[in-house]
Amino acid sequence: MGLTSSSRAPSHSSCRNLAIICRMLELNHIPLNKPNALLDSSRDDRLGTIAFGASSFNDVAAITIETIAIPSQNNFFEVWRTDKKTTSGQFEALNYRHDDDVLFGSITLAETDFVTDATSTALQKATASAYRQIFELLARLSFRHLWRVWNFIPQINLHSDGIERYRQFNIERSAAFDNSGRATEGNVPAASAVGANGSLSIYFLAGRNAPIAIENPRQLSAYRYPSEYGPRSPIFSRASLIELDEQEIVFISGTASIVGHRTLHVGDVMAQTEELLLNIDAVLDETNKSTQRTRFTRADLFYRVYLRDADDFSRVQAILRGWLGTAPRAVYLQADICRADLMVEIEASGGHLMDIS
Ligand code: 3EB
Repeated sequence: MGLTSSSRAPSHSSCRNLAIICRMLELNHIPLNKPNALLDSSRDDRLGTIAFGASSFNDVAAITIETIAIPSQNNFFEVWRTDKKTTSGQFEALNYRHDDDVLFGSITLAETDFVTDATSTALQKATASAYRQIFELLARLSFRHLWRVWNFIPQINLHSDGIERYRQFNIERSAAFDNSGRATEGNVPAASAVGANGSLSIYFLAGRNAPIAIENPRQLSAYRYPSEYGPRSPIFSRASLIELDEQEIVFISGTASIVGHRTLHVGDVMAQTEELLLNIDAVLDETNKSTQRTRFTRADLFYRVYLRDADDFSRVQAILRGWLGTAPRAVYLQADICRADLMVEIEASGGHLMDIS
């Protein structure tokens, strides 16, 4: 299948409405039961839309991730917005929309469309296909640089064919970076990889310029994890820092209670949360060494919290609130996490506009 695309102009510029520096990228959250809010014509500037939970919202740059809501928390749409003219299209199974600087892409592949054989599992083949398509699209459209990748892997901790499915995923992610001539250490994108129901789903933001990859001095770089965590290491940086016009944007990868390469505080979700927040602070400090004009603080970030057990919601929320000193801008999802002994993982981003709450 070839590239097809269509263009449309946004009906307004959000920057024009602001007396402050124009910040082009914006992250919004909308309750899943209010899809009409996405279509508000005064805000027709969506780059990409992610529905967490079931949704029939139809848009070329929309993806549904089959997650389970935390009781008492609404399921939601997450929307990445731009104030610039966009172009949308499809390439094989990928859907995308981009402006001059930023591309949002997404892909969902059913493992049932792939066959396990002697050389690899259906999940491996789906992962290889997804990443081949992503890298081909980025080459064709000259958005060479992945900024941030969100991976959702059904039954991520299940062992099949003698190896955990997260490790199967890692084998093929790493091979795909190799096959497209990309670095597998150093200059690699920020990412997260967690469980979800249904299909292998991946969405990402990419750009024309390379981000600065940030590592965490408290943690071994994931791409150097020893082989006890799998035959091929996970390929991601601890954060990526993007220079976009006058805007500096940071994406902090999924961050867990790992020091060095080991999981700490097995079985203790409160201690795991405290430890991962030390990691987020360390990543913020490292990020600020590379910024030109921004000093990112805890309060500047939007957080997403993944809980293996939704019953841990109140306890983790209380710790996050205490750490920040105020109510965090945060969303919570129930999700399995890529190591069976991890109970909580938190990711964050900042420097773009975001929901005011
Ligand atoms: C860790 O630090 C926890 O495989 O893309 C965090 C972020 C984790 C990204 C990935 C995995 C990934 O190893 C797990």
